[in-house]
Amino acid sequence: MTTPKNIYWCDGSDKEYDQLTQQMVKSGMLVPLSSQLRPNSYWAHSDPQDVARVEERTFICSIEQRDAGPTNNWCDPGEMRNELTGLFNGSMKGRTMYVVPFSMGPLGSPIAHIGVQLTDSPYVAANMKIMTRMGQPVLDILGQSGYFVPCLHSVGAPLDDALEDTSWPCNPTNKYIVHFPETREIWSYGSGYGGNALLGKKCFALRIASVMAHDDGWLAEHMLILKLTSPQGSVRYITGAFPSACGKTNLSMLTPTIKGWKIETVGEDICWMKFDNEGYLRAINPEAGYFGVAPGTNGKTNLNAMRTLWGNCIFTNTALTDERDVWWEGMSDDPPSHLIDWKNNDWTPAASTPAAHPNARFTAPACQNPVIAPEWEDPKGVPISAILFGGRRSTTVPLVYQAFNWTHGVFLGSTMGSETTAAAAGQVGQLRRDPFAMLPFCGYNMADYFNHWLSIGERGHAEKLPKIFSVNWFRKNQEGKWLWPGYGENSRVLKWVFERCDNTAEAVETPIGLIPNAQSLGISEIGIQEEDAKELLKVDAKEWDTEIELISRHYERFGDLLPYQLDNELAELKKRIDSI
Ligand code: SAT
Ligand code: MN
Repeated sequence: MTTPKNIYWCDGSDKEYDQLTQQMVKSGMLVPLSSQLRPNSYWAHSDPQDVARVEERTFICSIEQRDAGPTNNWCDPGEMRNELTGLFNGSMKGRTMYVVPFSMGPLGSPIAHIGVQLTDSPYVAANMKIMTRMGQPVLDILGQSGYFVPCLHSVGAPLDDALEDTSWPCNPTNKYIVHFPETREIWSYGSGYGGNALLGKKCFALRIASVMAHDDGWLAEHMLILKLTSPQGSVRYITGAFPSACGKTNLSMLTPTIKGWKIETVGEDICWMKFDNEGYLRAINPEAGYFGVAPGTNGKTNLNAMRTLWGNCIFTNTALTDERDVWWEGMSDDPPSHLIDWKNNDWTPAASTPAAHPNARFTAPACQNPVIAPEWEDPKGVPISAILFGGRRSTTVPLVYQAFNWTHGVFLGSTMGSETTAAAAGQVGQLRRDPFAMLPFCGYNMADYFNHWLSIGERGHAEKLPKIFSVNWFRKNQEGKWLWPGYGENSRVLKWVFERCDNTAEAVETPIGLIPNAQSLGISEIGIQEEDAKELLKVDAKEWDTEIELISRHYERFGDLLPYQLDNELAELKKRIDSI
């Protein structure tokens, strides 16, 4: 159908990676970085119209519209198939089609799942080598009859003989990111960027996997997984759902500021959780690499990420220095005096535009993370003690509070809100409801998804289920200044979470949940004034009146399908708020 010039089967070897990258250097798609400063690493800059996920072009094509639900774009699968067949016809003309077999999860693990992506982008093939377990070993596991999720991808820029290729082929005006949940297929057209094109990530490990998880009684979530070790050496594993570009990567590899505590990374973006035989939820990271936001990353905000990026990386839409290294806003206090910006133009600090795109990304092998937990590839997964739900909220939501129980925790997840970031095309800074940080990633009706979460709670035993917390690092004071320093200091919040799981930390009961007192977070130690500390943990009845109003409007979207338990939770919250 796609009529490529050649077909190439990826074996996943280092030699193949070198050939792919060399070929892209030749074609101008990649610029090799200095072998001294950043060995075996490359810089790419995209088409300015292909810089982030495109949510309005993302479709869930279930047979029934009802099954896509009110939060997804839906189109009749037959119609969509026709439309896409037309587009994919001849779409790879003049290009090589790469066959990319990949495993989400450790090779051969009973919780891993396999996909095969066909793509006409060597950039995608190279990124998939970093982000997944890719190549011949996957084909060996598949054998003649193994099951895989078919993923078809084209940048949508057929090369006619007369046409010269561009450095970032894509279709700037016609993009489709399409999922057929019943047949578990992914078709992606027109974009070469991130979650639009690396189909193992959001498309498979979240949208299609969430459908599989719903059918088979497990959870596929947009969550980091971290390992927290106390000074006494006891260990807890914590997951956290945060929308894109809200600091999941930073939190998952945090350097704690509190003495004796240690954080190690299991995963930084996606988490698959299943019950084990003893009734504990165990989590694995299905990915093998990090596709993280570069701007803002530096030795202070995330030293371990900086150390992960020493080499073997691909940088996309950062700036390029005269020494052939990368730079982005926030990497150092003072920008270099001259750069090539992400649009491939000369740039000096006098410029009025940033040198790196705000959604500039690094692709890095997870195994280079100096604080990766040794068990990160354990096929059994790690037992989860706590789940965090967080977003960017400049008002209303306190630094941290604990849900009263699982159902209340599901309520917290279902009502998560966050101010939008550059990770998706569209306006930045608008408050939107992003339940479980899954708004762009849930492959089926979000109301059914809420029910699924509630049913997990019914299946589990209260004392074995993870405890659920809401966190918000982004609250501001009246003058618009952040109240909380974030980054390493977030370890104080994690410590409280850890101690709540051990029943050793105090909590104050409030209408919205259980809140720590400022002492138990050691807030005064970091120079936060009493007034700000109060603000940080405050539950303001007026603000919550507005919040409840916004939540009921958000819930209206789901109509009769909204689980009654969540309606009850909202009514109870309203009663408790009215009583203060
Ligand atoms: O581009 S990605 O979808 O991989 C990044 C994100 O939005 O989290
Ligand atoms: Mn993400």
